[in-house]
Amino acid sequence: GKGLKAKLAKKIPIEREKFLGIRCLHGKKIIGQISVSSVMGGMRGLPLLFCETSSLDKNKGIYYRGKLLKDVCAKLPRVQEGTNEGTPEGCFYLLASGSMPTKKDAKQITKEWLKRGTVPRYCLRLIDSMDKRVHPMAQLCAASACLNPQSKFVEAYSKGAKRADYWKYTYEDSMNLIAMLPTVAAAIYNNVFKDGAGSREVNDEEDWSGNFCRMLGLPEKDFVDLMRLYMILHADHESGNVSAHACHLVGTALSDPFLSFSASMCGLAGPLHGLANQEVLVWLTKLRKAIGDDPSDEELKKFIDDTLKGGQVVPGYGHAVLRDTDPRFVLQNEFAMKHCKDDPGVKLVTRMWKIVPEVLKKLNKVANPYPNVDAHSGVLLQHYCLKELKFYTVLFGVSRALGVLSQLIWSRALGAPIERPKSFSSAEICNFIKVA
Ligand code: CMX
Repeated sequence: GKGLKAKLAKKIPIEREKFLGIRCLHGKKIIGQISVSSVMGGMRGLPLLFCETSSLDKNKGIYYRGKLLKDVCAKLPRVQEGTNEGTPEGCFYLLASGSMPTKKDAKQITKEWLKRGTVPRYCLRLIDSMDKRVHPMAQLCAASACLNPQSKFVEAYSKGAKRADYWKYTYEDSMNLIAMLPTVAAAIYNNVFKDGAGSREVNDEEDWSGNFCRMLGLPEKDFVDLMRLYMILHADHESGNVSAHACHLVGTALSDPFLSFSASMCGLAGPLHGLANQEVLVWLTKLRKAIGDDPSDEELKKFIDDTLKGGQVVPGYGHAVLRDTDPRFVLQNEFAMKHCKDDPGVKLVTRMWKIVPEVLKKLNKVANPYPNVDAHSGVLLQHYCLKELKFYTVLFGVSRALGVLSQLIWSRALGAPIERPKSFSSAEICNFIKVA
């Protein structure tokens, strides 16, 4: 056989052997320490998880399969006629297989997703039945969970499939789910914001992003390229962030990929995770209302100062791990400079890149005064007329599917066991401290 699944079928037994070998030979080696504040403080930074698909360097940002994101973006094959960007399809191939796809490999994934993209009627009916007040992210969680009767994993498990084959069904479900996501997300968008207008038919002439944008009613060529880039940039960020960890955790109970992804999206919906890009835009809108589209540096600095004096953080700046400008910000800015450098929002975000760090550095406490990924995405989406802030996290979620489902395939491939850390009550911790 050819294609991604055949490639995985060849690679997985070898990787599993290696994985088990390391665990068997070195399983008792210590690579970290657990303190009382680890237990009481959200396990921040603890070396506790396994992740094959990506890793984060505090200065250089995210690597997908050992490759800097900048290089991933530069090297992913350009598939559709006239495009400047690689495809999310190619990115998924890279994350799942570990190898950069050829043009043919990337095209093959596009073809697979087109074939698998029809959303069952009952799922669309569920979306249509939803009250407009149900947040688009809550709708996405409900829609992906309700796809569970489609699961090849559930079917195979109930027939007593071998553990070594679990990944194959996880792969099938993941491919089917990713293929359906543009239609699901666009149906949610059109119901909530466009009175149910818009197409739900996948068109064979277009790729995954092209179909998505057309169904959103925004088929402009440059916007499709932005969507390709956006989907690549937001796909994966190690396995300890809330959306990736939730997917993995639920997956270790052998809940199927539709349910595991739904759990992941429940986490992404939180304001400390997927909603930050929205807050950047709210803040910039306030700024433009207060001091206009073309303020002086002094006016900008004063506005930033006032934000800080009001006890608020500057949204889009700082990071728990990164210590430099997020390369995902830089890549979006490069796109903006090429396509819409005169957009007032883009101009403002670009100027802020220099000014905000100057102000934040003066506080002498901000570990990273530079912009993160969320500082940029909003103004680009606004430029191309995707104006509904409440939908932005759904875009993030569609992209995140590429990463978390690649990770899920590998969790099943390597036989990741059920997660079950030990917990302590305050009384038990106090007791322990006395003894120690
Ligand atoms: N503006 C003002 N103050 C900031 C700041 C910002 N953008 N970022 C950090 N600080 C402050 C913190 O509030 C903290 O102050 P206190 O000691 O008074 O509480 C101090 O600097 C030290 O914090 P830190 O170690 O630099 O940052 P953390 O790891 O605690 O938090 C983060 C990281 C992202 C939550 C924080 O930088 C922040 O709130 N940024 C703004 C919101 C935002 O952009 N979030 C999106 C994150 C994107 C992502 O996670 O991918």
